[in-house]
Amino acid sequence: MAANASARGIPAPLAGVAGIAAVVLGAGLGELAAAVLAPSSSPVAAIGAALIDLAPPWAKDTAIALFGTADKIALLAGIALVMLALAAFAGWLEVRFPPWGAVVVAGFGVAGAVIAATRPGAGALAWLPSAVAGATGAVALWLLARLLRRSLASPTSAAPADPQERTDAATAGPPDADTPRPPSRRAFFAWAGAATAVGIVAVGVGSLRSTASAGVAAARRALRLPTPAVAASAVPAGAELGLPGLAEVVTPNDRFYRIDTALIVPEVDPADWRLRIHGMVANEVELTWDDVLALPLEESWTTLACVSNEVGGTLIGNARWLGYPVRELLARARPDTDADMVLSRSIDGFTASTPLEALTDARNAILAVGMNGEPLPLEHGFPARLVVPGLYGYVSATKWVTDLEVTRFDRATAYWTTRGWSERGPIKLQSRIDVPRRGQGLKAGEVVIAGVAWQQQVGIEAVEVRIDEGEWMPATLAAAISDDTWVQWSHPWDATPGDHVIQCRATSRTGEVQTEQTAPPAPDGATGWHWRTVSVFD
Ligand SMILES: Nc1nc2c(c(=O)[nH]1)N[C@H]1C(S)=C(S)[C@@H](COP(=O)(O)O)O[C@H]1N2
Ligand SMILES: [Mo]
Repeated sequence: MAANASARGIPAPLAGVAGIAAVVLGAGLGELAAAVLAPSSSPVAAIGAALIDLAPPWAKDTAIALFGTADKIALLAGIALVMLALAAFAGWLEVRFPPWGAVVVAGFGVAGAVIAATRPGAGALAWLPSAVAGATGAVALWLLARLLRRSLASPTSAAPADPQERTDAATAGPPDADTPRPPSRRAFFAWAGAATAVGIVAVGVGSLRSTASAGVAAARRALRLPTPAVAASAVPAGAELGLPGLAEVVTPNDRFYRIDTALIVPEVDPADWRLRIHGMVANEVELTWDDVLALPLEESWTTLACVSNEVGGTLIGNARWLGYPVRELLARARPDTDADMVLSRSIDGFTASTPLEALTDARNAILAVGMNGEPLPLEHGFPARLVVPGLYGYVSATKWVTDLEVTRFDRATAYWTTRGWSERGPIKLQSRIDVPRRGQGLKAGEVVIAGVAWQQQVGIEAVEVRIDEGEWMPATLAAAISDDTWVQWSHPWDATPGDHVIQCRATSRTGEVQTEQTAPPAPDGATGWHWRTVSVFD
């Protein structure tokens, strides 16, 4: 390819501006098209979703460790930055070697279209927003780069033209009396600015439009869940210690941790939702939303925990779930005797492998539709998800669930298992210190140490606390809601001035003492004792 001669004098930053303006315009129009057609087909989201699935496990683990539940915002910001850098490069390329910059932009559009069209659950028009983005971005870049070359090859609009420059300018077109004046640099900035502004406004309009048209959110608000046929036990008196800084024993929905691979929360209309039970079964079952609501629904308490939770971490929450026993649904399907796993699948292609036994034994493994007295929030799986006490979420708690395939561990592999996590994930015995809070200055004297402890399906027998590696002292357990929930604990401490290390450890109902041995979250859950250093002042 030959460098464009008239481009030689063009400063790279101006070429970068052309690239960024064109890409912002294209991306903005693409996002607007996605908002109108299907939120999950947004070009940026499609690329992000593909990156999430392609990312090596360590990258995801690091993202969760660094950004916690803000990992998705961090990813989107990262994608935006990389896109801007590539846009600037495409601008330079287009100015120097036309039309290669435009070709690169169009190529990204094609890549986005292919990715969006091949995502699980992609609609028929999923390719369109990326195609719009690529096409408008490429054309805009081609035009802006041409404008830029011509404006810089011309005399500036203000100064009287020097004869030499006039000659150069004249070569751009026939030396006709009607020849329009070559565009000024100001014109370039005006067009680049306009393209950027239109792109930004399109994103804004798109996000308004996608919230306004969020029919699924409206359907959820209008929904009245049936009264449970079996109500959950009441929270026993004394289960909630009510200490500032201590996790509430029932986690409010808006503060419940959220972990999933969905960059855009799937919007599943209950009217279209189906749950299919198939695979190694005698009788395939399909349920509609109305079928589920007509069932005698049961309420139960379960503390959900994420395998990525570090010792002392906050990727855990407790809720009152409303749903129907998976055991009963499976009984209708009649699994083959040699089946040992259920691969649950969400509408966006996430899968979890749950031992068939955990779904058929006496525990409250449910197809959940309600959370703390409300329909499931959209980001927690509306309209339906699985909740299985005693198992980490990645092997059990599939949100936006649409498919249960009865199979075997030696025949099918779930999303995280193919990325290096264990195929089974029973929740490990853990305890956490919540107060004194991290970095909180303490006055010497009576101080309360408090936290939570859990081992779902087993229950907590005791929690102990020690200061500066002294004797273990028994903490006082609050009342537990059930063995499937965490329990609060507290311990009074006569704090003396100086720096201290507080540690805690739990003992389960089967007599297991929480191990001191530290293990990272991968592959099957973190272990070790939680500790916190505090500074006590006179
Ligand atoms: N569809 C879908 N369901 C999913 C996941 C996911 O990525 N996609 N993540 C699982 C994981 S790892 C956890 S810990 C829980 C978290 O549920 P929550 O976000 O409601 O707290 O959801 C599980 N269900
Ligand atoms: Mo998780």
